[in-house]
Amino acid sequence: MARKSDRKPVYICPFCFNDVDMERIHYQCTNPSCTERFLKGLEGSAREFYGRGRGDREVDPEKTVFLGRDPAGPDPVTTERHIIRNASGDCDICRRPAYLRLCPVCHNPIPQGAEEEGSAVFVILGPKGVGKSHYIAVLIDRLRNSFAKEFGATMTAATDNTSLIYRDVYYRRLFEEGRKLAPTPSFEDDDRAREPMIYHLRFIDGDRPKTYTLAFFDTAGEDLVSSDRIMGLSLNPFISRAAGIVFLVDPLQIPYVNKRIHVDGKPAPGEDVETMLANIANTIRVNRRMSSRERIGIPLAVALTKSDVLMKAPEDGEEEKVLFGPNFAVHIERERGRYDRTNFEQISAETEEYLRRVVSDGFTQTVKEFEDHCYFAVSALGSNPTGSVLKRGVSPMRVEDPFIWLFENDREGRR
Ligand SMILES: Nc1nc2c(ncn2[C@@H]2O[C@H](COP(=O)(O)OP(=O)(O)OP(=O)(O)O)[C@@H](O)[C@H]2O)c(=O)[nH]1
Ligand SMILES: [Mg+2]
Ligand SMILES: [Zn+2]
Ligand SMILES: [Zn+2]
Repeated sequence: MARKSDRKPVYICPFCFNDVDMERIHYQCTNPSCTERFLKGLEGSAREFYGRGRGDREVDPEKTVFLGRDPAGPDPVTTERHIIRNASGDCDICRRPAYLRLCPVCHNPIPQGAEEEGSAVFVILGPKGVGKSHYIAVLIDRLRNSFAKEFGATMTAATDNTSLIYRDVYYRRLFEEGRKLAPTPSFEDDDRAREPMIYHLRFIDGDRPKTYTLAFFDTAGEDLVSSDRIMGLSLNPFISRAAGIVFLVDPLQIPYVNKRIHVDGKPAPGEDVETMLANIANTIRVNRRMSSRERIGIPLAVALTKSDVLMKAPEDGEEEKVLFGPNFAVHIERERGRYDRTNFEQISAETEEYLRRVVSDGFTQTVKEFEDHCYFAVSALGSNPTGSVLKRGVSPMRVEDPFIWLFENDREGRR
């Protein structure tokens, strides 16, 4: 989050990115009759305003505004749990202490322990079609299942909405129906995209128990093409306050690789990744009022997506130049259950050299503007899909690696 030396626990709401003053939060009462009693006690226009749900639900104007809707309009967000807007934590209706804590701005929950632990928000960025949505979909599944077992952690969705979005937008389509995901709508066009999926990841054993709040924010590639656009869409606080950034690069969209590789249905050559990463660095510097010489303290994982396409035997000499080759360290399995530094450093060095060669020296120089950085090669699907049906299913490769590094880096920073 901050540079290693000035880290202090602040609670940044991972839903709305506001700093939360823990003395001024809101609460929700779980006593089932409080909403009804609250509505009965109101008069005239207030009663009309708050009572537009059914009789046992009150309107939640803060959350309605957060979701980009009009609280006085036809479909406000309503809740059956009475909202308490005083920081004492005692319900103004039944007088009993309430335990459900809410961010006062967006009315999303504040987890237990938030003030000590803070929240670590990791963002996944990359140009259009790089594979962000597939990566996020597969990553969440891997973290929840294999990673959690391997590293003694549990991962739970922070809200019902997160579970709903994950199931409806990602899991069902990819894992149950075996179909590719659709392109992500722009932040501008879709309210739903404004709400990140939030999970709590708790490391239970190990020397230092720690809870991370992970916010997976699936941006649309076109929203990142310029720093003006990033700023205009208010994505900047999200990026600038991240505890870690995963920047995805699609090998197939790198012009040098695109021209030489033989792959079914390859995309057109894409935006210049050096410019895009420089835009991100610039956004952070402006936001944090840093000079252009200062190195950025947010850890950066650069991950090559779709690396399955680089793992084949070359068809000709031209192609050989852009493939990984049989001795590439990415083929060596990492040791399970711990941070395998040697393995990661080897993969990082080789992937950096690869990107320096096929993208540019300028790109790897831009990566160095981030004090802590590491390179990865991942694949969400494990093979190249032809058409919209995933005939070979989903068999991910190394998708969790960047997060193993980010968590390790974070722990080191706090030692
Ligand atoms: N070979 C291979 N192709 C992949 C993989 N993941 C994604 N793709 C391909 O890349 C395309 C784009 O992936 P998305 O995850 O939708 O990309 P995105 O970055 O979310 O794109 P936008 O939402 O439009 O910004 C997919 O439709 C697949 O054809 C992978 O692991 N391997
Ligand atoms: Mg997408
Ligand atoms: Zn109450
Ligand atoms: Zn909030």
